[in-house]
Amino acid sequence: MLAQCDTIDGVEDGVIEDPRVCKFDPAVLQCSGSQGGGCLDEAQVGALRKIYSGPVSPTGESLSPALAPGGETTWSLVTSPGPAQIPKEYFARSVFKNPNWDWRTFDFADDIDLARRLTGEVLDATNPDLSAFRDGGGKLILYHGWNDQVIFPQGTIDYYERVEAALTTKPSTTNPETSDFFRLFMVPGMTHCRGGTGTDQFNAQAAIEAWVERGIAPDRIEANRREDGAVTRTRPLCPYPQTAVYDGDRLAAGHRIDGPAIVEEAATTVVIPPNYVCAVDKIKNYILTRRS
Ligand SMILES: [Ca+2]
Repeated sequence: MLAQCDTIDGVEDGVIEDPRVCKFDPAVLQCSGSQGGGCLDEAQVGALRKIYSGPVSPTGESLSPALAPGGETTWSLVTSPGPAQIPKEYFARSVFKNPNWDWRTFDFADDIDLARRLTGEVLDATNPDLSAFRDGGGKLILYHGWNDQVIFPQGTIDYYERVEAALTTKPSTTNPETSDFFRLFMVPGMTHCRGGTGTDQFNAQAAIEAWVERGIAPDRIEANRREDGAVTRTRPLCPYPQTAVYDGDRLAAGHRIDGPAIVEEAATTVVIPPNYVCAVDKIKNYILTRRS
């Protein structure tokens, strides 16, 4: 996966800036001929394809976004034998009111609708009409790790876009754009709330305070990664749909790039200022448009 998609963002660092541009077919891992370990059989490739495409109803309707490519090493929650505990207990106790419910009886055709009817009003935070919040002067920063292995990140992007769409029918003279009160920051490489291979340390609290109290909207949030207390990499988080675009030209010739902001020169490793700009990446958008 990483061998195929890591460098699309211009930096080989174990992190995929925008996994939506990564088109990966697990068939490349399928065993061929007399190949021994380290490869997958046909059934395993089929299972992986299902994981990458997300759950679908018997009629082919997408029921949920899928896990994003790039965080596979933390997928044990959903790839270990049997269902993950949270959804299993949710259906057993909240939907079927039976702690001994057998998950093997789960019916994709009916049980999702049943669950939505019984618990959606309480559990789903999906109402995109934030006009009252906006008109009351509210500011909202939402962030989501692209490698989140528990709550699938594409769902948060879908929500942001639904808010944008919903508010076009309720324009406001003071806040003409969604981004004037609501910004979404996707965090490349971060797993559920923290951790992962990316930059998971950032101060969203300071950003929302500056926005609410001083009117300074966050055009980027500086993030870093710490190992043993030391900053080992930095990267700006960008308001969706912008992404951090690596500006490699700023590095002088002769330097070797090991990661987003680390330059190794002779025997000395130094962390240099971020070499990224936040921008809507025209090339990636072109790829995404062609694939949608
Ligand atoms: Ca990368």
